[in-house]
Amino acid sequence: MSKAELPLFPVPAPLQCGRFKLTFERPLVMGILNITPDSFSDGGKYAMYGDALRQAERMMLDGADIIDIGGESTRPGAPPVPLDEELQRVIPLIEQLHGANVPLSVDTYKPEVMRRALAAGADLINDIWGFRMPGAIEAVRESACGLCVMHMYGEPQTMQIAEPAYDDVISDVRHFLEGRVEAMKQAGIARERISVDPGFGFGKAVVEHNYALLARLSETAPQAEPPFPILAGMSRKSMIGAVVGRPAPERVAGSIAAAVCAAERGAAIVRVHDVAQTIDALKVWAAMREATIQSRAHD
Ligand code: 8Y7
Repeated sequence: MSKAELPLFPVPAPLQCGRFKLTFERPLVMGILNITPDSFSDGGKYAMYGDALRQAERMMLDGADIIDIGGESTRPGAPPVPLDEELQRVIPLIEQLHGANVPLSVDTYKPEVMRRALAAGADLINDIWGFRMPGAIEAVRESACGLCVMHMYGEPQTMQIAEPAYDDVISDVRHFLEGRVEAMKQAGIARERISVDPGFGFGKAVVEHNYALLARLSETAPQAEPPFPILAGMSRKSMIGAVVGRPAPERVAGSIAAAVCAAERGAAIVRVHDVAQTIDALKVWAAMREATIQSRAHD
């Protein structure tokens, strides 16, 4: 490979994200904070809340750039959580973590949760349905929050993630995201607020589609200069399990490899469970990238 062929992606556009303006000289790490009873052994509201707070503090100490708070398990096929229950899980955590100097993301597709989360101080809304629920765009329009627009195959009204049928998974995902970005532009939302995500595992054939999307990650986003920030979430998903042959808790190393691959393909943000390990791996990748840039300068 000649020096000129060494792959390097342009730095994505900065992301306006509530109180923060995120820049992407290196990929940022979003730590996953799930507040769902099924992720806790003995249940109970107090235990659930205390556990979530401790986990958030751990991730901040480990260097997470963003905390993604989710009050409903958005695993494909998971049962929906009532609005009140989701609010009770998410809002107190936002209020509690608001003083820490870290951007707070909320993983929700419900317009009412978006509004309440923003009022409580959330900086970013991460919507797996790509702001397709009636009222979702209106709920975020007047705010300065960042938005993560994710691709999912299917219709939010029926909540059915159908058996996927793509002409070409890469261009189908890109066309979908182009449509969502255009809808947001029509609503007057600044492009500086938008990040995009191909939605690994959401209506994709486990190996074929997910790895095609990873290999050509930068092509899944609407094409722009500078590029839209791309978020990639593969941590512990079945696309990792299918390759390493291990259950979710044992997919850490596989997930880190996927995060590094995403960085190499231009990801701006990686959404992960294992913050400390992912940051170490990305530092090694960044050192290689720096050497690549240096060798080009001497061409
Ligand atoms: C993703 C996500 C999940 C993802 C974005 C899981 C909430 C499933 N996956 N949000 N959420 N991207 N933006 O296994 O890939 O973490 S939930």
